[in-house]
Amino acid sequence: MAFDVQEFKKEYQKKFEELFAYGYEAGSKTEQYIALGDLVRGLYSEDWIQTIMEYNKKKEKQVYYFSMEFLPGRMLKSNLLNMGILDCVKQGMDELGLDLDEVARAEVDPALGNGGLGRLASCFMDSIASTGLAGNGNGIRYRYGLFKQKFINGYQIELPENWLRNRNVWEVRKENKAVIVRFGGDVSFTQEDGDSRLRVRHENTRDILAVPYDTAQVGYNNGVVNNLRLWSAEIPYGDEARFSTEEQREEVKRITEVLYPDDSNYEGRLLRVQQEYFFSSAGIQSIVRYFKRLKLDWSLFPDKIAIHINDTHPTLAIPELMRILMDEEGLTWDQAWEITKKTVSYTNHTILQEAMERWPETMIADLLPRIYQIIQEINRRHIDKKTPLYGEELSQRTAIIANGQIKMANLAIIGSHSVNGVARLHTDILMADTLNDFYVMYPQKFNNKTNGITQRRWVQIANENLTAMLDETIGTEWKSNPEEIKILKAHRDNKNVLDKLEQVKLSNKERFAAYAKNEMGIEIDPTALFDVQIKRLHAYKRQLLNVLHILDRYLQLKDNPNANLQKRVFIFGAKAAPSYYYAKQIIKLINSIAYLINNDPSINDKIKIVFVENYGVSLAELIIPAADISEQISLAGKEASGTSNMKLMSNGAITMATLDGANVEIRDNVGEDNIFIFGLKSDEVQEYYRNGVYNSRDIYDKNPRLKRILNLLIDGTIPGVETEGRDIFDSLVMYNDEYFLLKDFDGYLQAQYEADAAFSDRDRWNRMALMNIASSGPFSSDYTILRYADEIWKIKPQS
Ligand code: 26W
Repeated sequence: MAFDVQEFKKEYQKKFEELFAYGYEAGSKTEQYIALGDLVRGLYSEDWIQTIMEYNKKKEKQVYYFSMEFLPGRMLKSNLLNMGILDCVKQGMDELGLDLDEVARAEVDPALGNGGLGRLASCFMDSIASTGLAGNGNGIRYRYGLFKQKFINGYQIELPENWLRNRNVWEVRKENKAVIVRFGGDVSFTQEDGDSRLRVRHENTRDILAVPYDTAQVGYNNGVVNNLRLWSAEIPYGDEARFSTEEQREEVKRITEVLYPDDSNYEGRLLRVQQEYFFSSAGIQSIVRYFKRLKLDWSLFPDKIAIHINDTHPTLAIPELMRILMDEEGLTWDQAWEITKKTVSYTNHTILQEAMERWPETMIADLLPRIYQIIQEINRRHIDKKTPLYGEELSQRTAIIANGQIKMANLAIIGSHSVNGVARLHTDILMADTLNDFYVMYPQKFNNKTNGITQRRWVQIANENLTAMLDETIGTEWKSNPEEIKILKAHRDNKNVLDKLEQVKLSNKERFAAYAKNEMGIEIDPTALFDVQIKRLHAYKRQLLNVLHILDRYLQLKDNPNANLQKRVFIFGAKAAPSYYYAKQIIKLINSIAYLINNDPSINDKIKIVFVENYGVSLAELIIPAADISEQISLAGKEASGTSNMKLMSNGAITMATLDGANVEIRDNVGEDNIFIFGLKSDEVQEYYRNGVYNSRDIYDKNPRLKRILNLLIDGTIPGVETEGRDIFDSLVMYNDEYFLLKDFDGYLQAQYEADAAFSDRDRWNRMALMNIASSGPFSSDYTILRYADEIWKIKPQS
C-alpha cells in the first residue's frame, strides 16, 4: 500500500480531531487507539468492497467457515502488518510523540473463544485471506466474551468480560443483511388442488432477528480483504408488540449474550443449542440468498459454495440447509440431500467422550420441530440403507438418534462429504477407534489436516527481535513462504548467529520479567531457564505432572540449598471452566506452591513460579517469545493436536513432550536431538485401558522419591490446601490416576534433567533453538489451509 509518513501524520491528526473535537496529544490511549483503528479501517475499505465485488462478478466458489468461536487477538497491528504499513505507521506515530505499541495495547482483546479451537479458526481466517482464497467466517457476536480470570487468595474468580465497553472500530453493523431465525411453533402439511407436492406450514413460531456485524480479514500484502460475519440476536423490527414484557425482550438478547466457558466438556443446555441453531441458520440463510442472486441451477450449489463446520457445534447447518432447499425452494429430498452432502465438510477436534455433543430428543423436538423431523428422516434413511449392507448392529451404532438423544457427530459425518482430524495421530485414532464404525462405511470421507499457526502473528508481531534477526540472516522470503525459514539450518554452527539468537531470547525474557515485576510483583532472573505451560486447565493436559516435577526440585533444594540445579522460572497460564471443580483445585494448588516457593529464602531464587492471571491471546504474545521450554505433556492419545506447541517451536523454545497430537510431527520435523520426548505412547495407553492392570497405588508404594513428593500434598507443607491437597492426592493414589501421571513421572524427570544439562551448554542449547525455528515452517496455517482448499473445498487461490 502506497503511503508515506507525512501523509499518515496529517490523516491521523485530522481523524482524531474529527472524532473527538480536540488535539490527539490530549487524548487518552483509548481515544488515540480508536482514531488509529478508524483510520486503518478506512484505508482497507476500498479493497474490502473490491474483493467482494470480484468474487461476485467471477462467481468464484467460496468457502464459509462456520465456527462457534473465534479468537482473533488484537487486530490493529496485524491489520497494519498485512496491509504493509506497519513500519510507516510506527514511525509516523513516533514522530507525533506516540508509541504505537502503547496505543495498540488500548485495544480490547476479543475473547470470543475458549482455547485451541477458537484460535485455530482465527489463524485460518488470516491464512485464507493471505493465500488469496475466497473465504468467509460465520459465527456469533457474543455480548460478553470468555470470563476474565482473577486470583483471589489463589482461587480462580470469574468476572464478566465486557469487551464492547469501548467502541469496536473493526466491526460494521449490516442491518440490511439481517435475517429471521425461527424457534418453536407447529408444523403441518397441506396439499393444494392440482399441486403434486406437500407444502410445509410452520406457524406460531418465535421469531428472532439475526443482525450481522462484519469484520474485515486483511490478507498479507495481496489486496485481498475477506469477511468475518458475526451474528447478534435482536427483536425483529415492527414486532415489538410481541415482545412487550421485559422478560420476553431479555430472552431474545440472551441468545448471543455470553460464550459458554466450557472447553472439551459439553452441557446439554437449551440456551447452547439455541445459540448453535441461531448462527447456523442465519449463516445458511445468507448463503442461500447470495446463491440465488447468481441465478444458477440449484445443482450447481456445491460448485459455488463450500460450508465447513468447526467441530459439531454448527452441525444444525446440515438439516437447516435441507429445510430451506426443500420447504422454501421446492427441491425434492434427494436433490437437497445430494447438494447438502457435497457442500458440507466437518472437522473433529477431540476424542474425549465428555466433549461429544448429544442433545435430548425432546429438547430439539420442542425447540426446532421442523429440524427435528428432518433429522429423523436423515436417520431413518441412513439406517434403511446401511442395515442390509453392514448388518443391524453396526448400523445401529452409527444411528443419529439413540436412547432419546441426538448425536451431533453422527449427523455431521453422515451429512457431509469430508471428515478430518487435526493431526496425523489424531486422525489415525479416529479411523481405528473412535469413529471406526463410520470409517468402515465411508473410508473415502476420512482425511487428515494437521493444524497450523500463522507466523505473521506469532513471529512477526509477537517477536520483532527474532524477525529482525531472521531478516538479517536469511533474508525476508520466509515471511511470504514460511518453508523458506529452513535456510536458517545452514547457520546451525555459526557461533555469531547462535549468539545473536541468545540475545534475542534474552531480551524477550527481560520483557516478560518486567511484566512479572510490574503486574505481579514477582522478581525473576532473565537468565534462568523459562519453562512454559500455557493452555486450558484440564486433567488430561497434566499441569499436575509439571507440578510434581517442581516439587521434586523443591525437595532437592530443601535437602541441600547448594544443590547444583539449573535455575528455572516456571510460567503457567490457564483458565479452568467455572464448573470444573478439579481443575480449579489444581489452580489453587499451583498458586499456593508458588507462594510457598517464591517466598522461601532457602530456595534462593533457584525456582520461581509465575502463574499469570487471565491468560489469552495477548499474554501468549508476551510469553511465547520468552520461552525456553515448551511443555506439551498431555497423556498420549488425548490431545487432538495442540497448537501452542507450534507457536513455541517457531519462537525457539525446545519442546518437552509426550508423543501426542502434533508433537509427533514436530519430532519428525525437528529430529530426536532437538526435542525431549518421554512417556507412554498412545497404543500403550490404549493397552492399559483395555487390560486394566494399571495400579497407581503400587507405584506410590514402590517409588520413594515420588512418594515423598505426593506426601507434600497432604502433610501440611503447602499452606492453605487442606482440601485441595487431599483431593488431588486421592485422585492420583487412591482412585488410580486416570491420566497416568505416576506412570510417566520417572521418564518426565529424566527428560527434565537432560534439559538442564543441555541448557547449561549454551552453544548446544542455542543450536537446538535454531533448529526448532528452522523446522517450524511446515506448521504454517497457510499450508494447512491450502490443503483444505485443494482437497476438501475445491477452491483455488485467486491471482
Ligand atoms: C461443547 C463443549 C466443547 C467446547 C469446545 C467441546 C469441545 C470443544 C473443542 C473441540 C475443544 C478444543 O478446543 N479442542 C482443541 O482443538 C484444537 C484445535 O484443533 C486442538 O489443537 C486441541 O488439541 C484440541 O483440544
